[in-house]
Amino acid sequence: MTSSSPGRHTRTTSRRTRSASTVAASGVLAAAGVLAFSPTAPAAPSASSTVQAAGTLGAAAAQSGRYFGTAVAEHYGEADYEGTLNREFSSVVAENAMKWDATEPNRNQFNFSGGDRLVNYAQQRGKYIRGHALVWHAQQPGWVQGLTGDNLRQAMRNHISKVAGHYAGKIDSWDVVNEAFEWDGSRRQSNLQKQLGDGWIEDAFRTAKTADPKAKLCYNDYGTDAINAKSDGIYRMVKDFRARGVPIDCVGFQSHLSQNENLSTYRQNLQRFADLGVHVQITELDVGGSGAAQANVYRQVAQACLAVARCNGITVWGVTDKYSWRARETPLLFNGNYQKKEAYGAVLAALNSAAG
Ligand code: G2I
Repeated sequence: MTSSSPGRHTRTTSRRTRSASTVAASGVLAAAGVLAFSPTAPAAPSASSTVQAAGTLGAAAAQSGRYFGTAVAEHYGEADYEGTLNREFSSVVAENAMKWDATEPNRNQFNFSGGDRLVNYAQQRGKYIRGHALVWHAQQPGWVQGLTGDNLRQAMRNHISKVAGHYAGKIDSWDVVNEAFEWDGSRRQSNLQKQLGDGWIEDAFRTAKTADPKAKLCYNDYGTDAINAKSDGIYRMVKDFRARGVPIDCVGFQSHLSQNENLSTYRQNLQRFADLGVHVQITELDVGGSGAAQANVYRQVAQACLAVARCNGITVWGVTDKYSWRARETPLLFNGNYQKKEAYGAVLAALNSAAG
């Protein structure tokens, strides 16, 4: 799967003249192994120039070689949850199961049960897989929190090596480092930063590269949805990493938004990162609000990604409002009864129009 994931797709399948041949192209891409996943079958090629729009998010995104994913929590047993997940989404990421506290509750004792379950589930269904997150200041198990100096450095390296090593070849994109910057563009003063100094992020990326040479390695953060001081700071780091050959392949923009969001520089921000030669991905999209205002923000985010050639996928942070970490803000595409919201229609239409 990894060797042929979206983002490695060739741009020769240009987006997209609305013809039978190009709609068929996602099937061709899949057959050629260019698309990693087998998204819900694309609309059957038609002899005419009018082509049926794709009916699910995953299939609609696949028309331009992208994935459309969701965070997954432990609700597999619920028929509507699984049904919606399977039907609509061509990519998954564990909402919590691959975090440090879940995977290494005691030093060098690993628990891959939740992550393995999701990886198996996704592989059986041909879905793209994001890994989240190898190193983060939050959700660290207690034993990590008090470590100092080289002891912490060895613990971080061992964690990355064992977790990325365990999943090597199965994860398409890893969030290697999550949320390491402050609003002013400086480094967050986490235990990692204080104990290890500025070099810890590149250390993490180099360690991940050795453990899983094929995965796309991402830096992931929130509040980076505009050109602002925080995204400027991350931009400088990524530029420096690219110049010095530190193995970074992608930048994740979480995009935890509200319906009043000002998105005037959103696309431009994605583009400047893409111009550094990395892929960009929308990694945790949710939009607090409802109705047309919420739908409008979702539409703009989808359109921005579609407008940036190196934006290879969008992930929403959950299937249904019912289980969202922001449930009271009803931020997702399906309501608590798994009904499609206005925002769903807006995203689907945006994805379909990009195929035309
Ligand atoms: O906070 C929203 C997201 C911001 N970016 C990084 C993401 O990893 C983060 O996800 C959230 C999950 O959606 C929550 O589900 O991260 C939280 C903290 O890790 C998650 O919350 C945790 C609760 O804090 C725990 O008490 C709970 O045991 O979820 C756990 C599992 O339900």
